[in-house]
Amino acid sequence: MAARLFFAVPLDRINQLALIRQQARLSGVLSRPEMAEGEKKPHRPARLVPVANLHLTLAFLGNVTQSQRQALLARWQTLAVPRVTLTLDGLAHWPRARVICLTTQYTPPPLSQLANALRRDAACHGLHASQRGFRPHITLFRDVGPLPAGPLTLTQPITLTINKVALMESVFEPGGVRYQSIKTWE
Ligand code: 3AM
Repeated sequence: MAARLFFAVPLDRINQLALIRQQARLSGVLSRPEMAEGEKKPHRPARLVPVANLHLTLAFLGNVTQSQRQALLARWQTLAVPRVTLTLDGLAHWPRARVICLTTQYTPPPLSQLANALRRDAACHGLHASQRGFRPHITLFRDVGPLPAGPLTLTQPITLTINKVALMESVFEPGGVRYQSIKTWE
């Protein structure tokens, strides 16, 4: 059976707490959705990403069969985790993806090199081929509709000290998606 997998940077407790604070602050803004012109009903409220699901995606792999998973783990038996700090200093609303995320204009080269290597490897082996370049981000809200006018402001940048990469599985449950770690590299 195939499972939906992705490589990600998991977050430590301190970063999780900082992100929860940003989510709480933004929830106030998002709970007043504006109606798009000509619409009769307001949008349903945006969904907050549960703290256990907060992560930074490096490469989405799509549906991976058992044999593809084994081959993937054999290819990535060793994976050098880049020793970098990443500062996420801006908020973005990506209307097509309907998400609000924390992001940055600057990616430390060792991190983009790793993300691109994982994405190239996936595409070369018949897994998901990413259409867009790597832009580090942490999704804070999903199903985001039209926003009140004005920029989204971040009260405090969030700095991640990257020391771990995980291969994660998306497990779909009645209450929503849960991410389960398959393997971590430190
Ligand atoms: O948390 P983010 O949004 O960065 O968006 C999905 C999530 O990343 C992304 O994989 C991560 C774990 O689900 N993802 C899901 N489906 C995708 C797709 N079809 C996708 N990324 C690209 N294409």
